[in-house]
Amino acid sequence: MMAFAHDPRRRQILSAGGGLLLSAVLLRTARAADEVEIALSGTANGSEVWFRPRAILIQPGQTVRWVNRDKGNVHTTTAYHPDNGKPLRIPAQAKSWNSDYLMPGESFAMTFDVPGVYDYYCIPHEHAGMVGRLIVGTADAASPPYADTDAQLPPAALNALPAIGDILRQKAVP
Ligand SMILES: [Cu+2]
Repeated sequence: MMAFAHDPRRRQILSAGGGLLLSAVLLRTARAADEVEIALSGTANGSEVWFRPRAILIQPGQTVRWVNRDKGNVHTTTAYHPDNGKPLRIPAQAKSWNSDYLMPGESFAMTFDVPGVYDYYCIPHEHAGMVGRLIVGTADAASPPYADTDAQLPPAALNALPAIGDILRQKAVP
């Protein structure tokens, strides 16, 4: 850099390029902050399946993109909601969702505005414990949400939902 300092024209070009690069980096950082990725994946033979991270804390207005990173298995991201034939385990004012079957490499995105706790599952793998939990904004760590419908979940699914306190502390639970 210092070797070019005596050449004003060259210095100008370098500085303009640097500015563009910086803008691109800032833009990418802003987008990344708004959108969070959750991978749908599992072992090659399908014996274990998961959402990674299994639970995250996001802020209202942020978007979650679920991406099927599995090479040989289909998955869904589906809200625990009466629209999907399940008990309500998302905030009452929030919109339900169901990605339907995502082929390897496909993704599904949702933006979350209503604060609270959201529980969701993968249709073919709920009984294998493939479930996830989002906290939007904040939640009460002292009282487990949706305890009144716990008995309607398969035991493996219920056991795989991280505690509110752990999510608030860790921000993301792998
Ligand atoms: Cu699945």
